[in-house]
Amino acid sequence: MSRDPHAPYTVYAADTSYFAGKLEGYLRYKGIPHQRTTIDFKSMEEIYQHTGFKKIPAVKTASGQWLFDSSQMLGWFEKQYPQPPIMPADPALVFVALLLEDYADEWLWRPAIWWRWQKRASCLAVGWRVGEFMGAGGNRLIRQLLSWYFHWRQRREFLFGDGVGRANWQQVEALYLHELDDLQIILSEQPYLLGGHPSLADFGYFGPMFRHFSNDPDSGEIMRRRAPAVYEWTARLWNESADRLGAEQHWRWPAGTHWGNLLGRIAGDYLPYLHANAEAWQAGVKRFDFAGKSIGFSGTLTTQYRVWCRERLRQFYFDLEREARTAVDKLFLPNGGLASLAAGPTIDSGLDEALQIPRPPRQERRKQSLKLRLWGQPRN
Ligand SMILES: N[C@@H](CCC(=O)N[C@@H](CS)C(=O)NCC(=O)O)C(=O)O
Repeated sequence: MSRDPHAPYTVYAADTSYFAGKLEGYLRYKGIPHQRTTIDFKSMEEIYQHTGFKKIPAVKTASGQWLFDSSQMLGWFEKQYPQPPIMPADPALVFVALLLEDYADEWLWRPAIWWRWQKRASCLAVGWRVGEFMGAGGNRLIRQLLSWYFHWRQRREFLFGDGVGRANWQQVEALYLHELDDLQIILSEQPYLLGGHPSLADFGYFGPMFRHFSNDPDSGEIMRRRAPAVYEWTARLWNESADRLGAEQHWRWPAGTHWGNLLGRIAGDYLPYLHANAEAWQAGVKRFDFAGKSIGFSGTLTTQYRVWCRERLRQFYFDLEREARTAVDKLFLPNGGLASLAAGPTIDSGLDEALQIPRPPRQERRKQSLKLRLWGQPRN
C-alpha cells in the first residue's frame, strides 16, 4: 500500500503523446501508483478548466488537485518520491541533465513533428489513432476528417507557419539523424545517458524518442537500423524499475566527440535560439529571424513558454557554486560555450505563477475564445 496521501493519480494521456510518454516513463520507473485515462475532447475541456492549459499530460490527485506540465510534474514527484533520485549527485551534472531535458523537450519537438506529420506512412497511421481517441470512435468519416485536421494543424503550427521551408527543411529532418548517431555511441557504452541509472536527461529524451521517433513508422525503422542501441534504450527505460536497479548510483560526466557534437548543437543552436526568443518576447514582437550555427529559421514564432525555459536554466546556472560552474563552462567551451545563456539581464516570462502546481480544483468556469475551442492549444 502506498503511503502517499495524493495517490493514486489519474494520468490524462494519449499513446501518441510526446510529453505524456515522458511522464509515463518516469511514473513507471518510480513505481508511482497511477491509472491512465486516454483523453478525448471532453477531458481536454476538463483539463483546461482546472489547469488553464489545454494540454497533456495532466494529472488529478486522489484529493482532486491538478498537476500539469511534464517538467514541473517531474520536479513535484521527485519531492514525493525522492529515492532513488533522477538528479545526479554532482550539481554540475544536474545542470547538464536539466539542459538536456529542456533541449529534448523544446528543440527536438520540431523534427519530431516533421517526421510524424510530413512523412506519409507516419501521418496516416498517427492521424488515424488521434482521430479515434479524439472522439470519433468507430465513425470512419469523422475519424478521417479529424486525421486530416490534425495533419494540417500540426504542419501549419509547427512547421510551415513557423519558419520551416525550402531553405531549411533538410536540416530539420537531419536533426533527428544527428541525435541518433551521437546517442548510438553513448548508449552502446552505458545503459543510460548519464550513467547506470536513468536521470532527468533520459526522461527528457524519452519524449521525442519513445512516442514519436521509435514508434512512428518512418522514423522507427530508421532508428532500428541506424541506432539499435537507442531503440534498445527506449524499451529498457519503459521496462525499468527503480527497485530493480537499487540505490547505488554511478554517474558519468559527458566525454568524447559524440558528446561534443551533441553539446555543440545545444550551445551553437538551441541556447542562442532561446536567447533570441527571449529578446523577441521582451521587445513584444510576434516573430523573429534566427540564424544558429547549423540551422536557421526566418519568421519563427516567439514563444512565451520558452522564455520561461531559459529563465529556469539561467537561475540554476547562476546559482551554481563557483567550482561547479567552472566545470560546466569547461564542458561547453570547446563546443561553443554558454555565453548566450548567460547574456544580458534576466528576461521575465511572467509564467511562474501560471505554472505553479498543484492546483486546487477550480469551481469558476474559464471562458474560451472561439480560437481556443476550435484550434486547441498546441503551444503553451
Ligand atoms: N510543456 C508541456 C507541453 C505539453 C504538450 O505540448 N502536450 C501536447 C501533446 S504532446 C498537447 O497536449 N498538445 C495539445 C494540442 O495539440 O492541442 C509539458 O511539458 O507537459
